[in-house]
Amino acid sequence: MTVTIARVQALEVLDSRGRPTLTVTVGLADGTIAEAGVPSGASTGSREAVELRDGDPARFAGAGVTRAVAHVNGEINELLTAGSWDGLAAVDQAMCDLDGTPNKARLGANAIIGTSMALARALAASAGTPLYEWLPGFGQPARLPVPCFNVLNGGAHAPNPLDFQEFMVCPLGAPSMAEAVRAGAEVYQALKKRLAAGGHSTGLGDEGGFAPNLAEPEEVLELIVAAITDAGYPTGSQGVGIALDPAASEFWTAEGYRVNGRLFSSAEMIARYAEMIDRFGIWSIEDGLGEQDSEGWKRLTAELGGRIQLVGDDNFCTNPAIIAAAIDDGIANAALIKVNQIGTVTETLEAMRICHDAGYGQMVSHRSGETPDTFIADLAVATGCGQLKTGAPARGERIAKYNRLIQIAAQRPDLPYGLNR
Ligand code: 2PG
Ligand code: MG
Repeated sequence: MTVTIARVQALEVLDSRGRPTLTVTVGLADGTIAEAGVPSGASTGSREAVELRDGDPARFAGAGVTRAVAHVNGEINELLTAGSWDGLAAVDQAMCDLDGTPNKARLGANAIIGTSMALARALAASAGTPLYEWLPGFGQPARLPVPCFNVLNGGAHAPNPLDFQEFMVCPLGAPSMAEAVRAGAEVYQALKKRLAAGGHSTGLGDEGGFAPNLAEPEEVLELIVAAITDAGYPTGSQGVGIALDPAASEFWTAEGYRVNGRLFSSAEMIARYAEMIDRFGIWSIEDGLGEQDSEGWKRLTAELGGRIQLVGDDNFCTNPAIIAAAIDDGIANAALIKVNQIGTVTETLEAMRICHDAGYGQMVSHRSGETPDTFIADLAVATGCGQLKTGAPARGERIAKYNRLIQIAAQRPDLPYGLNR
């Protein structure tokens, strides 16, 4: 389908942490207008596409994005409005070519992904199709994903002593999307009561999860299991399962993994995870080891990959080439999928296709810095990946995604809910 783009325009706005990010608006020649908000991470993989920031200490301590905005309003707008295009993939490729670097460092991955998302949304609207139906899949039929609610925050997302970054509750056994969101919200409230009763703070971290002054992951897991029970749900695959994102690159050191002041080798971390799996029924661990530790990752996969999902985030960066190489190396059995980590919608879909073809799982994900944009909810449904993590059932920018899933489920009661296996 040929498309003519009339205008691409960006604005510097604020994300959920109050740091600058972009919204990009794409106007098509047929009058359709669509907008997208660009997410931004805190615990980033070293090989992510480059988020272009101004570096001008006089504005936002260097975090301004006026250069990225200028690239959208200048070079990208000029290129995209110069002729007609043969769909989203052609535009995404042309923006990569215009950038000319392997990691979008010149124009900025934030400039490019915002344009790519807004264009996808505009094309869907112009076709009169919801985004979750318009986005091209790759053989997995559409389905409603298990929402993975990050109910307790640590690491780079909270100012507490907890080294593990994310503790997620996942209503694996819910009968429907709406009931899954309800379960997440009820467990979250039950956890709040438990924390308050134990004299802990119920203040929130960046993704809306509680950020109490706890330091041992097992202590947190005990509270979460109790909260699931308090809320009246069974734990595990028939009810509410638990997933972790320790984000171990952040506490990896040349001497080992430093958790609550103690050092652990890769083998000791793996043994600790094995115990946690037995004790708490954890079904998925993301970034259990650091991106620096590929030998450890191979061992982790060999030892635990048959029992649970092992998700690569910092080490994969949603990068099709990196993921393909990791699959050959026997690293992980699933990938985290973040649109801004790679920088175009087309490459995001390609990364997911590669995972699908190799039997690897795909978990679509928000960033810790977000906007109310709900693109990833539609992406998760369209691709049938079966899992989406987008923070706690709290804070508007996280709730927007979960509410979008409820809306999609209401529009499409025929879609199945749950993991795609
Ligand atoms: C992660 C993400 C999202 P950030 O590590 O998976 O939860 O965090 O966006 O800070 O990289
Ligand atoms: Mg992660």
